[in-house]
Amino acid sequence: MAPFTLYTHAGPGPNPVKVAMALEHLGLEYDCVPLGFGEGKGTVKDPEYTSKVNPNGRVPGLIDHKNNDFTVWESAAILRYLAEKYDASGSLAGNTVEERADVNKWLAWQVSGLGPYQGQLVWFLAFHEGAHGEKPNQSVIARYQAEVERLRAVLEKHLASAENGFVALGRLTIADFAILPWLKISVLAGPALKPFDEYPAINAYIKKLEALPEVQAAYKKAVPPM
Ligand SMILES: N[C@@H](CCC(=O)N[C@@H](CS)C(=O)NCC(=O)O)C(=O)O
Repeated sequence: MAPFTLYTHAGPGPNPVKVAMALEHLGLEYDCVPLGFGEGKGTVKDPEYTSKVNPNGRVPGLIDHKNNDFTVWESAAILRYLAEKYDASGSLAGNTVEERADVNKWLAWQVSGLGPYQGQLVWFLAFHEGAHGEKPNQSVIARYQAEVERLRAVLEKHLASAENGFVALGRLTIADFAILPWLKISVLAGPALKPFDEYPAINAYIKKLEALPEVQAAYKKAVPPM
């Protein structure tokens, strides 16, 4: 058994792969356990999983077998845990209070902004009708669309002058690991969102991060091909 167990999504969910990137970057061995959505055995709502790993019934969840099976969930909390415990250089999460604040603000921007708004947009575009038997309200779609484009514009402006093209500290941090999967998975919104050609700095950012070996290894191991 590897020293870490990472609970991932059996589909393309963008949150578990963030953690896989950090584990790969830090050279930490891990086993992936893919869970389905919905309810029942082998899903994120399986009582086996919610009672032992994540009571919130979502992935990722992480067990650190090297630390008495310490368990942590919520991707941002897991990223911080791994960086604080296993990155002695402080490179991934920041070395000073100010550096950490800089990383954390972009981490929070992703988990509280880009992720939820884009996630809801895709839900209403692709899954609402199947679940409720009625077309989604267009004003709901318009609201989420506008908010995602607003957030992308904020990121574009920031990246256009960001040092070395990273979102914080002029170097690779856990904030980049959090943001990239949400940019990549936005293909699920199809033409409802602008193509990245219209956001040149974000486009360059995606390409730069996708070229990193830890990113490629994480996708290969933790995300089934779409
Ligand atoms: N804020 C959470 C979000 C976790 C989340 O929503 N994960 C998705 C997969 S990417 C999930 O488990 N969805 C299951 C469901 O909606 O039932 C995090 O960042 O870890």
